Amino acid sequence: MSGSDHRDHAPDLTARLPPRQVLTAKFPVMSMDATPALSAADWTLTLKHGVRPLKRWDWAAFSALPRQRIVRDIHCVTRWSKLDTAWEGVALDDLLADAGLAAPTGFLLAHSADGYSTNLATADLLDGRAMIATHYDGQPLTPAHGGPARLLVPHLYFWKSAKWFTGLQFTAREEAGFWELRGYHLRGDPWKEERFGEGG
Ligand SMILES: Nc1nc2c(c(=O)[nH]1)N[C@H]1C(S)=C(S)[C@@H](COP(=O)(O)O)O[C@H]1N2
Ligand SMILES: [Mo]
Repeated sequence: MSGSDHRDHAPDLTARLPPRQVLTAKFPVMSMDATPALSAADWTLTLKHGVRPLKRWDWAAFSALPRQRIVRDIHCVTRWSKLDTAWEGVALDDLLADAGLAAPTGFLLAHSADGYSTNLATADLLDGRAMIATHYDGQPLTPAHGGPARLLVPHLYFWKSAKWFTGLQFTAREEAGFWELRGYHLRGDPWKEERFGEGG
């Protein structure tokens, strides 16, 4: 015990930082374009298999789904990480259950009101790993951060968490989304440092 008769009471935050990430207390806004005007009254979420619509929720129907609260660390590929972010929303498991549906394929594209898209493996959205968030830190999600509703997939780099989320589309094959087409990795696991794809 010599040399360690004092204890470090600070929790080891660096152990929660994936490779080459830096801690921030701020919440930067990262958008490819302007914040779209999207009110809850206008908002709908459409679930599709390819071009075939499976189900659509308006705000009232979506708001009636079971809700969850989660606290997670988030990691942006531009190297900032933010710890213990608190979210409230609807788990993807509960959305699919409401549609009365088992996932028809292993891949999805998330679509957004600003024309953004990002691809995800179905497995990365299920078993409580992802939600459609409507609240951050106890408050309704601000427009800049994706309000009225955004996808939250906290175990992948934050570009996978589509803001102004309005569409979820099952695809037969893995299809690249907006940033993935521009060189970002198809999966984006921050712990494996999956920043760029082949040729990226
Ligand atoms: N619809 C949409 N979703 C998006 C983006 C975007 O430009 N449009 N940017 C992505 C990127 S690159 C990041 S890092 C996060 C940033 O979310 P924030 O602005 O809430 O920090 O949103 C992601 N989701
Ligand atoms: Mo990002």
